[in-house]
Amino acid sequence: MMPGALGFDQWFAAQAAQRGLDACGVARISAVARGSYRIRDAARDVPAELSGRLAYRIASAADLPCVGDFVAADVSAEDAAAIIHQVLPRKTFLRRKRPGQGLDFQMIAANVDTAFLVQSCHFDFNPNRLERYLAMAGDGGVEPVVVLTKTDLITREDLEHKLDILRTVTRCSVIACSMVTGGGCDALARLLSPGRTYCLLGSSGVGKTTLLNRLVGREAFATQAVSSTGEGIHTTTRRQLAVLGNGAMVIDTPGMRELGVLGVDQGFDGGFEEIAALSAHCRYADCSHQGEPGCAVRVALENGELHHDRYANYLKLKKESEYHGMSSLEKRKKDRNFGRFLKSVKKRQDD
Ligand SMILES: Nc1nc2c(ncn2[C@@H]2O[C@H](COP(=O)(O)OP(=O)(O)O)[C@@H](O)[C@H]2O)c(=O)[nH]1
Ligand SMILES: [Mg+2]
Ligand SMILES: [Zn+2]
Repeated sequence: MMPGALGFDQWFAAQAAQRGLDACGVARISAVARGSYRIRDAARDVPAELSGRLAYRIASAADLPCVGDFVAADVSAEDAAAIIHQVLPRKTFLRRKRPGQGLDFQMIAANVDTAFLVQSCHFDFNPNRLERYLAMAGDGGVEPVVVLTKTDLITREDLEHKLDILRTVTRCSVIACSMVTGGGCDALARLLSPGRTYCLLGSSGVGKTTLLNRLVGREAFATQAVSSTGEGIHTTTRRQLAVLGNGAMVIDTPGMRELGVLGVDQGFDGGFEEIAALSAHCRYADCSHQGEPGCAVRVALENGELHHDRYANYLKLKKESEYHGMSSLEKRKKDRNFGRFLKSVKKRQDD
């Protein structure tokens, strides 16, 4: 890797030199999806897999390469996957605690300079959740910038009100934008400097991939169709690093459903106080508010006290939250799959 290319600065060059690595053999992880990798250097972007030795040495999920990592790799064979031998130390990181896993972390992205904490100012706006993302950025040494999307869906007064709330939560920069009107997009694009790495973080459906496509200048990545609630379902299933025309790099991530930012540790708050208050009047204590008799939430919905979009978003977030409140049995199964994955890599090496 040429010094300066893809964010490979003097700090990383020194890390490589200290380990006796030739800078030519360093590449950057450009995509991760279910244990398969892509790496890129100045010349190309190719599939890659872990060397058997590296797989043997991996003790926890945090040791696995993640998008944005610089790695020592062998890309010599033209037709086979490149082999990743070593992960260079991370300058910064975005990671989350795996629910119920003690001190084990799942890496989201590495070597990010600035994280865009993206919330839609429509249904997704949630200062509590933003605080958790701010903590995640602070923990990993990443500068946060808050991005409020979909300003076209709310009034100017509502936006001002939300910006006031944000000012009580954080002093970092806040950019409000709309991909429909284009408002705020130039301000955001101006933040992106050559050689720096940015990461889009936020719930599914807030417009991260739409934003990235606009920055790239074409429909490079698939976005999702608008659902009846105006939010939607996710389509980004992997973490990927895009290089913009000016040399800035942007990492897109799946939404929090996949990353589980709403884990069991945090519980399900979601900021639905009025629904919580209503549910105290439901006939059944464990009412799911989806058709049980004597449900106070459904009554409020029918007489217009509770807005339908609020209700739909509540159900969506609740479902996401439950997904991460998996039983310990399900979690163990997941861990077994991870163990099996490592074993299969080791086996390939042994064969
Ligand atoms: N009204 C409105 N819709 C938007 C805006 N930005 C994105 N969307 C829509 O929101 C949906 C989700 O966008 P997507 O980029 O896939 O979200 P992601 O899951 O965060 O990557 C898509 O249907 C987009 O067209 C915006 O500024 N205003
Ligand atoms: Mg996306
Ligand atoms: Zn109910």
